[in-house]
This record gives sequence, C-alpha cells and structure tokens, in this order.
Amino acid sequence: MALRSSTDVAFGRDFRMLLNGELVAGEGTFAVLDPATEEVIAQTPDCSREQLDAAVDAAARAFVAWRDVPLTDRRAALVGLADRIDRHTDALTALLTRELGRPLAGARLEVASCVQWCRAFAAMMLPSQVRQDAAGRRWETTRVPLGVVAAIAPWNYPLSLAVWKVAPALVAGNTVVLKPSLYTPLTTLKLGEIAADLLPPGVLNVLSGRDGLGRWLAGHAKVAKIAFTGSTATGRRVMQGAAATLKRLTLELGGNDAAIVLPDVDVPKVARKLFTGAFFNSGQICIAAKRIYVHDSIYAAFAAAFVALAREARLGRGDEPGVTLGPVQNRAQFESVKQLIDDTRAAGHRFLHGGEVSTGRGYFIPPTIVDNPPDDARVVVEEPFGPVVPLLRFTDIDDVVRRANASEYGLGASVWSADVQQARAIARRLEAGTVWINNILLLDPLGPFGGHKQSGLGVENAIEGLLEYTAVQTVVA
Ligand code: TXE
Repeated sequence: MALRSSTDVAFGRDFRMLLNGELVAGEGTFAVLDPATEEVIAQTPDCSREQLDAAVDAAARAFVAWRDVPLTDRRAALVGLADRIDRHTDALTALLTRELGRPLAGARLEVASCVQWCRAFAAMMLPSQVRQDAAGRRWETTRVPLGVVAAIAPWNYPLSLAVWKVAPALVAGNTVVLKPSLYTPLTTLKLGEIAADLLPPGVLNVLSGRDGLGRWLAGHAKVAKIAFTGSTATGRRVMQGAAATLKRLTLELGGNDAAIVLPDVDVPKVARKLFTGAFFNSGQICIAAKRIYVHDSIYAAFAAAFVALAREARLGRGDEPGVTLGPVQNRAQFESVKQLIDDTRAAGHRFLHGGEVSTGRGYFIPPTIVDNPPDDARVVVEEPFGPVVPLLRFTDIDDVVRRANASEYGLGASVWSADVQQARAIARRLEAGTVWINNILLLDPLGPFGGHKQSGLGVENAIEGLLEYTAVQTVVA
C-alpha cells in the first residue's frame, strides 16, 4: 500500500467532516461555544442520518481492502498519523484549549499523548500461535479484525480518547466511524482533516452532530464494535442497543476514585500531588481523585495544605498566562456541578474552600473542598466530574478499604504511604481497574486501562486493548 501524500492543514474556522475520504459539510450546522466566554467559536457540521449511513457504508466497503493491507503498512500509516499530529501540535493545542477551556500546558500534553499513543500501537504485533501440531493436524490461532468500529469519544479529553480508539482499531485492520461529543468536535474534525489524504477513503470517517448521532451510530446494523467513553448511564444504553446484532463492546465509563492517605506520608508533597489529581482539567477526569480519605492523625495538616493550594490556584481562560484552572467544559456540566455544590451546602456540610459559584460569564467554578461529609452525602456517593472534592477522615485500614469499595464504580484508586509494601497490600484489596501507589493520573499506552464493576467493560491500551479490536480465529489444517 502506498501511503498518500502529506499536506499541512490550515486551522481556519472552517470545519468539515471526513466522509469516505472527502471533507464535507453537514446537512446543517450547530454552534460550538468557548466555555470561558460563552462566545460561539465555530459553526460545525451537523451530520444527517443519510450521511451517517453513507459513512458506515464507506467504512464497510473500505474494510474489505484495509483488512488485507499488510500489518507493516497499517503500522506505517499510524506512524504517518503520529508525525502529522506532531507537526500540527501548536494549532491543535490552541484549538483544544479554546473548545475545552483547559490551560495550554495541559492541552499540549493531550496532543503529545496522541502522538505517543499512535506510535505505541504502531509498534505492537498481533499474536498468532500454534496451539497443537500433532498426528498430522495443526491448530493455529490468529487475530482477525472485526469490521466497522464506532468510536464515540467524550468532551473531557476529546482528542486523546478518540486516538485511544482509532489507533488500535486501524492497526488491527478495522475501519472507523469516529464521533466526537457535540460540545468538543473541533480538534477531532481537524484530526480527520489531517488524516484525510493519508488513509484510503472510508478507512477513517469523522462525523459531528447532535445527540441523535451517537444513538444512530451505536445502533447501526453494519457496525461490528462500539468503543465508547462516557457516562455509566449512557454506557448501559449503548450495551442494550448493541444486543440486537451482538456488537463487541469496550466501555470506559464513570469513576469515583478513592485516594487513601496513610499517616506516614510527607503531607505537603502528597497534598500537592493529590490537588493535581483532584483538580487537573477542573476535575473533569474519569480517574480524578474524587474521595480523599486522610488518616485522622494528619487530617488537619493535610486539609490546611490542600486549602493553601486551592488559594494559590488561578481560575481563568486557558490561554491566559499563569492560569492553572480553566472553566467547566459545558453549561450542562456547569449546572450539574453547581447543583451538587448547592445540595452540599443545603445539607449542612462544611466547605474548606469554595462553595459559591459566581454568575458571571463563562462556566467558572473555584476549587471546592468539602470537610469530612458523611459517607452517604451526594458529594461522596456521586461522581461530581467537576472541581469539587470531599476530604474524609479515617482511622482504621479495614474500614477505609470497605468505604473505598462501597461504590458501584471501580475505575481507579490511589494509596499514599512511605511503606510501599503496605500500600501494595491495600491496593490488592481495592476493587479498581488501576491502583496507583504514591501517584495518580498516570496513563501509558502499554498499561491496560479499564474499569471494574459499573465503570466499564473491557480495557483500552496495551496489547489487551489492541486485542479488543480483533476476533480469535482458529485454523485447523
Ligand atoms: O455524556 P454521555 P455527557 C460523565 C460525567 C458527565 C456525564 C454526562 O459525569 O456529567 O457523563 O456527560 C452519545 N448510544 N462523563 O452527556 O451522556 C452522545 O451522542 C450511543 C464521564 O456528555 O455519556 C454523546 O456524544 N451513544 C466520561 C455521548 O454518548 C449515545 C467523560 C456521551 O454521552 C447514546 C464525559 C446511545 N444510546 C462525561 N446516547 C468519562 N468516563 O471520562 C448518547 N450517546
């Protein structure tokens, strides 16, 4: 397969979808807002049902050839995509900050991670294995692609969570219809534009649209697999819809990650790391620290250090120098977090910092820290998905492990202690897909990532994540 020529994409205000190798407008448009100012940044294509059908058909046709493209060529295409993303880093970073609100340095990290992820998946092999070769009979298992993958990405990490799906799907030989969130379609549409002349027509399609588009795509009879990141409630609906044609599923859903801070830690150091763990991207991270259990003996010192960091934080537009905390990404999320804060206050719980949300322009919420609310408080039981975190006292390890596990979620957790052996022992008892020790928010393309319980189904990343885009085929000869 000859890779197609490379061109630089102009980052104007023109946003088009990638459909069967062509950059196209939608049936209509919808507005994308800057969450810091509530100004319209761009009008974005609104994909019609017919365009969605055309994209899935194109992907189904392209699959027939793409699955037979040698793996080395598919890997080379992904390296090509990595190079192109890399070359457009500055423009992608600026656009990401604009549509997302996250300060520039954090947006740049997301773009860089896309390059890293593409390169990592491009270096992976699909295993094949002779299981038995005896009595004139040979049993060999290989991995074959599935077909058309529907990749549905959320608004909190629009570009990287799209690449987490697109990269393994393509390298495994599938074709993709990618749908960004209606709140953050812009960088993803540019990704489609960047890839447009790199891949054969139909191999990657990028469609933007309003809410119905996700439902249409996930329910489409010709889609073989859905890779979805979003809320647990929507994940359940995706799973129900998938049953009709037994689609394969990878679901990365909500989390309510517990952090357990033991009494032997360096308090200022751990407070700083956990502050980032709770408030980076304004807390809109599935693996953010969402319940911070601090040993009673250091609770006061930890809370004081945590509050001092909240006072230092600078809330503002992501492209302003010195800003550390951007706005919440969209109005619906802003209202939901504000409601949670109001309920927390109405329930009589005490705020160590924050607790008021101003009514000016932009979806700004200051870092909000709740002082030891009861275990059944909304702010403890629910995932705020915003800059709100409760600090919770504990005295007994068994009890804190029970409390950490008392959640329908099981995405991540962290344990903080100078005694790594003890921390490891606690980690083994936690019901979570990833447990960090003395760290948080660390992800790697070689580390399998997935949720236990209602945090998801299957894993993303690493060879395990790649294999989720394949089926086992046993050949007996
Ligand atoms: O996501 P939703 P929303 C959480 C966070 C937030 C909540 C809602 O708590 O408050 O989700 O955010 C598509 N079949 N997370 O409304 O509802 C729809 O088009 C297929 C956690 O943005 O999950 C939309 O693009 N698709 C999360 C997408 O699903 C369907 C990151 C997401 O919708 C569909 C973001 C259907 N039946 C939010 N219905 C994380 N885990 O990191 C809707 N959609």
